[in-house]
Amino acid sequence: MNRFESAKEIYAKYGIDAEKALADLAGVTVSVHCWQGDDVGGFDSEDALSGGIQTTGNYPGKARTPDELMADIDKAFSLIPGKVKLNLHASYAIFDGNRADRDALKPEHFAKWVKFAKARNIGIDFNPTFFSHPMVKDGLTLSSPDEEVRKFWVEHGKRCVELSDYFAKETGYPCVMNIWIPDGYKDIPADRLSPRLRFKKSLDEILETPYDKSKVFITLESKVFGIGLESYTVGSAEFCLSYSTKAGIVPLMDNGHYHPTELVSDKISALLAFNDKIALHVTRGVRWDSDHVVLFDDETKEIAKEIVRNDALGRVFIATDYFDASINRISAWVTGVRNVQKALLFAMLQPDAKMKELQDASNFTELMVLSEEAKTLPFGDIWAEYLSRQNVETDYINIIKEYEEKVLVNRK
Ligand code: RNT
Ligand code: ZN
Repeated sequence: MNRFESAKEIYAKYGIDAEKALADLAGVTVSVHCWQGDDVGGFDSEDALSGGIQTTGNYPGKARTPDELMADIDKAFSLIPGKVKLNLHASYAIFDGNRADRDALKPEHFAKWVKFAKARNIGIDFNPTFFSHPMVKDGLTLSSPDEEVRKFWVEHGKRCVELSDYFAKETGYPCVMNIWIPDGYKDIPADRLSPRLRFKKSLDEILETPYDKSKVFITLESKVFGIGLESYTVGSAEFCLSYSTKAGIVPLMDNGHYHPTELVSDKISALLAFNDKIALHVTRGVRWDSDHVVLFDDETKEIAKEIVRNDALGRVFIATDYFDASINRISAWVTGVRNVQKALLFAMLQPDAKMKELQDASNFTELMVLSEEAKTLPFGDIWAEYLSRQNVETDYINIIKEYEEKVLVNRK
């Protein structure tokens, strides 16, 4: 008997169907962020990365052009099993001599990305880019007291809604459009309410743009603080949750955007109780919102368990969001996305029904024993079988090393 068959039998003793888990995982789409490939640089401006986020490290091989980024994404996708989507930022517009500012972006500026997605039969998710741009004035965009600045960014938001509609129509896959603004203050503000009211008004104006609500899902991402914006964040958790509920859009939680002892895994069920759909940015904060590569760690597993055991795979938009420039960027992509998928598979292989029963019977002794036992079942053999059925290599490091030697090191 091979290792998979034997592992399958062990799981079956716990009432767990490994074949079903493999089939279920193959149906899950993970939206892969394009910005891991070039340290959130984008192609539309020479401005340095701003907005309180930072990529650290200077590993060789960063993608410098759309063609290089596309080639790197292809390499990463060839090593990622299952279904993916491409998550783009507006700053990744491709102008080809036809430059437009962020308030004037049009489908033609993303035609190459659409072609790329169609050729690979994948969907596109999208993000307006409210940072790394000269119109970010005093760290503010949609909440700016300067009406010219605020209007510019509202127009950008509107263009992005139109673009999201275009992506959904062209690719045939729904488009998730995520709004995140960096707006905030480094030091204690004198007025916390007015910027939030201006942000609210700006969001209302953006959402007046017509779009197909069955194909475009607009999400709003909250944050706790940014670098240089430590004292006050306009789009805080309470603001974004309240706004999403009131406006009927989708709340997005990034697990780096809370105090370090606050866990998104505990927040998922609270949001599921009130929202038909929710969205996640899966990342790894180390001591702070550091956006390290996602690992197969406890919190990633716990997040996955909350999606799977609440039967919410069809209700949670899962996207990755991290940026590490200190290691091979393609390896970072593959490792992080595979870990999200691994965590989902691990969650699908838990004795959930039995554990719920034990909880309801207040049998916490047996619940602890069973959940500890489930941690050391032969999970690796099931994961290996998934990779082999999906025709992707288990040992990707040599493929990545070869690509580094042949392609990446030549980018000087
Ligand atoms: C920043 C947010 C946001 C960005 C991307 C690039 O703190 O997490 O999602 O990481 O939009
Ligand atoms: Zn995020």
